[in-house]
Amino acid sequence: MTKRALITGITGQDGSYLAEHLLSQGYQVWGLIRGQANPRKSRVSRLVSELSFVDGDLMDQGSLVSAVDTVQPDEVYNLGAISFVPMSWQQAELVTEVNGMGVLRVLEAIRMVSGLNSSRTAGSGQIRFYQASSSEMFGKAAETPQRETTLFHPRSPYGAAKAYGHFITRNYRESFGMYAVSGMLFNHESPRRGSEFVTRKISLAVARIKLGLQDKLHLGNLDAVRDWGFAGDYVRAMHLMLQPDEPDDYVVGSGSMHSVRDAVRIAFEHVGLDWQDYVVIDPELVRPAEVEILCADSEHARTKLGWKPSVDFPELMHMMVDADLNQVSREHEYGDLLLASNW
Ligand code: NDP
Ligand code: GDR
Repeated sequence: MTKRALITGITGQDGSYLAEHLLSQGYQVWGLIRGQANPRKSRVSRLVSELSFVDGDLMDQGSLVSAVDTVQPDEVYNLGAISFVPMSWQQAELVTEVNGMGVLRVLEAIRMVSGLNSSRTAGSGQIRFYQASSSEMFGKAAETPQRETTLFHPRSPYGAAKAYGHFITRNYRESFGMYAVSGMLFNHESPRRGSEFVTRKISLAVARIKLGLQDKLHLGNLDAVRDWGFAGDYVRAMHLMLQPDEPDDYVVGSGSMHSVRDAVRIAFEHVGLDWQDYVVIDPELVRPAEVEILCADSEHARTKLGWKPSVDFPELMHMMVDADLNQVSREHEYGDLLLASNW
């Protein structure tokens, strides 16, 4: 029988890669779309033509019940979130509602449609649930690398809301026997990454500078260290996590560390430029509380799921710069006609 998947956050970076991956595995895929004329819907449908859509919003319980009831999925992937960390200091309550309470609402929708309660635990035909948890939950971690047992010390309202989503996912597994899994994913990027995130901000700026369309690149903390991987590799891990007989939580990352300064250097070097001639430090871009260093110990995912990444960090930065050189030069040549994107 063809499996059916429902993805929230379908218009985001991971949503499109996951949809492509699941379709390649023979799934039927539905994406949850919010808003009455979401401009990103046409972008994702251009990219992934076999997608179906269902309306709903993580702020609206009824719409989620209706979406799950309509799709009758085998697997639900909750990727929807306000994912830009700085926004979580400006709109802390909204971010908590979407990224924290939104998880509870999806779990409740699954529980209601499946007819689960504490005395009737799930059976074999149950809906499997994936929660997009984040390395931001580790924050100022007491140990490096971080693994499944590392204590959380979130440094932003975003990280705190994700920690709630993580624990409520685990709680529904323990309370109702739900097949609910939390993937603690470290930073993953691609040419489809939003331009507000640092790797894409860098790759776009390098392309524009190389083509003579921009002079400087303004950045915040160059010393922050992250474990960056390629989004296409990480969506494979999401799918793998829902396949074992028993649900579990997994850390997913490359295990290698690079600073923002490394990212800038690698990207500028790729087009034959010296980053120090172009980068300007802007104190306004430094965060109220920074996560200084993150690095994944993905041993559990590697051994139990057989997952491993295929793209290393320099390859990732080169891929993004090349894609942006292509995009920016096309936009420059054709003006607003093409306007958009690696999508
Ligand atoms: P994006 O920011 O690219 O996409 C976020 C998605 O969430 C968009 O499709 C957006 O849809 C949707 N969304 C926002 N608000 C709502 C809402 N109220 N109801 C329904 N959908 C909503 O994120 P990514 O694809 O990069 O990340 C996917 C998930 O993984 C997120 O939960 C993120 O927090 C998490 N994560 C990401 C990591 C990364 O490095 N990329 C690492 C660890 C975790 P719309 O078009 O309607 O705005
Ligand atoms: P992050 O990603 O906050 O780790 O969250 P981001 O790319 O925004 O920042 C990474 C690091 O770069 C530093 N930095 C800058 N960041 C941005 N955006 N812009 C700048 O100009 C800049 N200068 C320096 C930041 O301070 C930070 O240390 C991402 C998101 O995808 C989350 O949703 C996800 O949960 C985590 O990754 C894991």
